[in-house]
Amino acid sequence: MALTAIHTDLASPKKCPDKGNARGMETAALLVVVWLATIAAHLFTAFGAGSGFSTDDAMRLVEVRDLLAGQSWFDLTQYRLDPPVGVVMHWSRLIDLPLALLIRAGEVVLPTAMAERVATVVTAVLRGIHEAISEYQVTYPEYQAAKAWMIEVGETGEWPLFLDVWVEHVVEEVATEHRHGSKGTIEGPYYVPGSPTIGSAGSVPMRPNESGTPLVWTGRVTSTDGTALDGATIELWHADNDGLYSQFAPGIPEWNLRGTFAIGADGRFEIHTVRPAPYQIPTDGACGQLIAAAGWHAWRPAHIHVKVSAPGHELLTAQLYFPGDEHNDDDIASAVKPELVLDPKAAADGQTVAYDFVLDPVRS
Ligand code: MBD
Ligand code: FE
Repeated sequence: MALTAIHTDLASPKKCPDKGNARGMETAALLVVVWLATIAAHLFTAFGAGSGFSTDDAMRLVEVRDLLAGQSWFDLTQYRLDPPVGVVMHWSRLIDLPLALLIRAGEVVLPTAMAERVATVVTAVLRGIHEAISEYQVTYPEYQAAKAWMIEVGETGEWPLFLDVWVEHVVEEVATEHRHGSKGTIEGPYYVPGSPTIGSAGSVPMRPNESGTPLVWTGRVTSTDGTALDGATIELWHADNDGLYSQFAPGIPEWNLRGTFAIGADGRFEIHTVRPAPYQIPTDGACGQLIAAAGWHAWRPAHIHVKVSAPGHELLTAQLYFPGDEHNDDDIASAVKPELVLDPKAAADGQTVAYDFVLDPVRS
């Protein structure tokens, strides 16, 4: 985007009325882009080769930030060292220049802090890949196979599946570390917003002959201080008794086993549905190839997805599991937590279960 911005700006008809001139400017822009890309490549190599972001790298960044904040090009004093006089650095300004330009170029689309964060995180991700390659002596055929596989993931639309199965659980862990209320877990790839609204008690949409054990789930939504959350909603979605999700498997009514429960002043809800079956992630695509090649299995334990929200509270995304499922301990998506396992009881027609949600107030 930054590159497009530079390009469009230099080549815009307003500034370059004749075509020959425009071509000259395009070449100039291209040269700048190539130059910056070369510097970036050198930086990645430098950062990747050693032990990552060193104290000298940090010092250099401080220097570049001061330069960008207006400190003179000729003033090599680092005022943050030994204040108030500072220490005169022996480092050349010439190294600061490309760094400063890169940061400024990034700012065309991103504020400084975000540009630095992108560079830092992407560098760490690449370092992880580089380290794995060195540690396990990854060969060219293996590299080419990995590349072909990633292209396949994209072409078959399996990035959401891949990321949600193998990456999302850590993002979720980091995002909810601070919470005191109910445990959550990953959302996965099959949530669809806007499911039909049901009151605080009722059945999710299902086929007249929907197979599976009927389940009646009662509970309450409260805040961490115990007060009932008037106006809370529970969006619920899950697979059917064959492990299939509506809108992702053919031949199932659009909103089958998907609904939004709207909760009143007492915070209580009563959800009627059927127990879902264990779920096997698609084995016929790129993710399936990976699973087969690695000798893993494709199973997730049976689960019910929910998103619980209430005014002034953090959204809780969770999944509820059933005791005794053989995949509770080896979920391919690493999303099971002991707090999320239900305790259903036998009833006249199917099962009943009690499970409450406690939401964290939004942090101020
Ligand atoms: C699912 O149903 C799911 O919940 C996750 C996380 C990944 C794949 C399929
Ligand atoms: Fe799921």
